[in-house]
Amino acid sequence: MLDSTLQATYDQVLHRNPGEPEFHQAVREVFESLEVVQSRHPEYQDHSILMRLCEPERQIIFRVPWVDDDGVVQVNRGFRVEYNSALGPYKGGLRFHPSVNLGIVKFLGFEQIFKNSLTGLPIGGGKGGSDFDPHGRSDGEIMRFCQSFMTELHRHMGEYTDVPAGDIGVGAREIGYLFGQYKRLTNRYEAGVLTGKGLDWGGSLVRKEATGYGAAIFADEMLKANGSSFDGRRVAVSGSGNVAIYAIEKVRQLGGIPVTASDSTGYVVDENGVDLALLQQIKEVERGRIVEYAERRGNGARFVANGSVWDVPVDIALPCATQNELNVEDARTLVKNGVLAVSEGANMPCTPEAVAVFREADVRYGPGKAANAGGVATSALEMQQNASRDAWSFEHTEERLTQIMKGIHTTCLETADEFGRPGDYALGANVAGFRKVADAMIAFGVI
Ligand code: NDP
Ligand code: 2IT
Repeated sequence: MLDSTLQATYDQVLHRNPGEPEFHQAVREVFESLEVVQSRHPEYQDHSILMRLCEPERQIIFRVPWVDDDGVVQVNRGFRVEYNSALGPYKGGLRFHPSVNLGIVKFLGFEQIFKNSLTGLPIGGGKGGSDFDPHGRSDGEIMRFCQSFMTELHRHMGEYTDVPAGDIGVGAREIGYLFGQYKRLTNRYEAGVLTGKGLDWGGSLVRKEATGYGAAIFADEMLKANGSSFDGRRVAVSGSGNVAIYAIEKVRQLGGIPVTASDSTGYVVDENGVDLALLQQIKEVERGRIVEYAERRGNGARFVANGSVWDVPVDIALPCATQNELNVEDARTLVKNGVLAVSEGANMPCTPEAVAVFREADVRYGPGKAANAGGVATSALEMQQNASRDAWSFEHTEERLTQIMKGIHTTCLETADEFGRPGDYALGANVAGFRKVADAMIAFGVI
């Protein structure tokens, strides 16, 4: 339930943005946390901060025509939602997946505002992408698509304006093609205009690992705050992409046993602990499917087609695939199996009903905007290195990432305490992320 002023604003959001359920879900989740803030800070209401915050500063939608390997002209739709620049240039990833539409990009951009605020670094919120499906496409097709996408997007970007990066379906290969086309069109070697770059051309060590590492570090902090640890604990990780792979690596380093990985076809269970080198070979090098992991691993690893990875009994869950991948049934199963903590590597992977189950059962729940902020935080560190024409060591960069994640964890807990909801990381993340953005918006006047 929302109070009447929040409900009125939410109704306006629904009215203005029909047919965008994921966006509505993301807005509602933040609004539910903000009730406590409204009563203490009437100035936010006086300045219509929430209504302004929900309305993106700019939304760009464009045609992306390209020629496939058979010579057929294909047409996709491109998006960039420049959501909020109160704290810095718009910053957030690009997602290439057939499910991408304006509502998905807006939900991701909205989340990004608060996430980026929580990092403590000077970055605003934005998100983009396309309904292009990279699965099964040749390198040449990926390159031509990226070049066409950038041919339009480049005029909206800039290291002081809007700095995209990767997300689902966009990794180092795509960032390379996008950066190459940006450089060609602008005749500028403007390294800080994109992050997630290759290490030889302006990328940062630890960026590739940062989101997954950060989600595991955040889980570790939640466990430690409750007198527990990863040591010897079974961990379920969903997904087998960039975030999942490096979450698995960090879980191992922290003493946990990652026993699962998945993709959109099903999941694997490996009771001996996931073999990281094999997973990387199949997913990062060969761009194969997760079933191949079970086929090649032997040793008791098994593939389960279609089922839910959350059926596997574990102590800790790290959803690292996509939105709404963990529903209320999954949450009940995890609770029944004694799960201690859930840390969201993906954006909004748990449905609101699932989150309610965790809350009810007193499971530590780290929301994505806090738990997966390590990726964008390290992107901001990449921007720092680009601005100073420097390159930091792995150790130094990882130490910065670790401190940022610990700082976000502390901020969430302290803010939750301040508002009388101890242990409520979601409330802490929403309120702490929101306050900085709201205060900056008030300082700037009505713009
Ligand atoms: P990748 O493209 O590297 O991997 C995505 C993984 O999730 C794949 O295993 C993919 O399987 C699976 N997946 C994607 N969509 C679906 C779906 N609809 N149903 C089932 N499985 C699906 O992406 P990332 O690892 O980069 O991103 C994963 C999540 O983390 C996303 O929610 C993203 O927004 C979030 N995130 C990413 C950050 C980053 O730095 N990359 C930073 C912060 C959050 P398949 O190949 O079969 O589609
Ligand atoms: O959701 C996210 O935070 C990302 N995909 C990373 C964004 C970035 O700019 O590094």
